[in-house]
Amino acid sequence: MLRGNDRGGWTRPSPSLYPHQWSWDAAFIALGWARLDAGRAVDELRHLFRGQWATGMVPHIVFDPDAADGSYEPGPATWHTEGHAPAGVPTSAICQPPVHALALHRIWQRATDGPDRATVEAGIRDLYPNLVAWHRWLRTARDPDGTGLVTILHPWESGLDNSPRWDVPLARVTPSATVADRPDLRHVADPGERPGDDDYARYRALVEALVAVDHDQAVAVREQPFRVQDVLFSAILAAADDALAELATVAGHDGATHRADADRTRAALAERWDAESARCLDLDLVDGRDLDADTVAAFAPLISGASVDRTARLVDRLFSPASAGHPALAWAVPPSTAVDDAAFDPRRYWRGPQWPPVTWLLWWGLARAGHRRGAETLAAAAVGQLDVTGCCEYVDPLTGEALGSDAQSWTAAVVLDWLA
Ligand code: 2M8
Repeated sequence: MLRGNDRGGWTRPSPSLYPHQWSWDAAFIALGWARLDAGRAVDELRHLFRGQWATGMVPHIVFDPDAADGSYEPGPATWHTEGHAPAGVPTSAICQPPVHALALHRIWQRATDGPDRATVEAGIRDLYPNLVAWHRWLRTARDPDGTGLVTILHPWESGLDNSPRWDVPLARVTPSATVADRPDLRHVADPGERPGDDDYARYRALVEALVAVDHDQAVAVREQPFRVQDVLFSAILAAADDALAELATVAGHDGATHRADADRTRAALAERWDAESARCLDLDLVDGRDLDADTVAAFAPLISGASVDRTARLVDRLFSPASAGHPALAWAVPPSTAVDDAAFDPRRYWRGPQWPPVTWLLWWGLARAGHRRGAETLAAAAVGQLDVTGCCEYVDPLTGEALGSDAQSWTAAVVLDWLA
């Protein structure tokens, strides 16, 4: 499947729905390539970082100039990135969760004793400055007060686009008046599997708001109508900073700053903990309120690392009816939204279905925290499920039906990693 989606040095997320290179997809996809060809895995990241802005921002999409006009919207012209994106590399102007250092670290771990070690270490030396600039941008432009938590300015930045987490902050965004084409709807069996037109009109308005300030982050981080401290994004950054601290030594640097950054974010996440429900909650910066939807993001501290007690509570909750242990599930894999949450929808995008890369992150967090049995149980359920569905984009948690795009690269990639 990866070879089928390979565009020569980079991989599209799926053959028709997603014809460009996506940021966090590329990191997961690199994990899959690492099982076949470590050099190709590092190249996947290299290609993505060609699109890195001088500020350090890594765009969520690096556009393929050869993809047909209108094959994906919003396309390159909508973003008006002239003067920001590197010359000759069309990109979007928002970002996605920073899984990249974590992926590169894992690729390196696997290569340590093998013939690919020198290739991977050369890649680490090349990419280390890019990764430092990327994390630094997140910790300054997107956290100007040094809270340890990252502010996102568009639901697409979370990667969990239409999660019920964003219903309240998105509702106050005035929808765009532009009537835009929805090519995405041509590639799924049923439009009910994708975000609705109302969501899209607001997604579009948020892109227009960023274009209106010419992508000035200092302004946008104060004025964008959607501003949220995202706990899952921040937890991934903490884990990625831990990984970067180790990559630093390979590149001949000291990793202490990255370790301190990771600790600061772990401490900030601890402050977002709701003890009664045992969940970590996002913060809406527009009205200062907690975002209360019960979603998979509540488990963010399992990915960043947390205290032994808190981790134990999260593990219990993960396998309870609040998540992967709900009796109505076809497979005991965490749904993107809890089955008993009022907004749960088993078929619509990030509002209920199970997503393999998110399961992979939770599995990775369990293994790192030493919960080996939990990690094995989760991986076995996920692989069992995908053995039946094939490498689809997401799965209806109640019926086990494959949804979204088929031939989704990051699904194939995490399966390769699990099987290896
Ligand atoms: C989905 O997001 C894009 C927008 O970025 C879309 O719906 O068109 C999300 O699932 C996102 O997390 C993912 O990176 C992307 C490509 O797989 O698709």
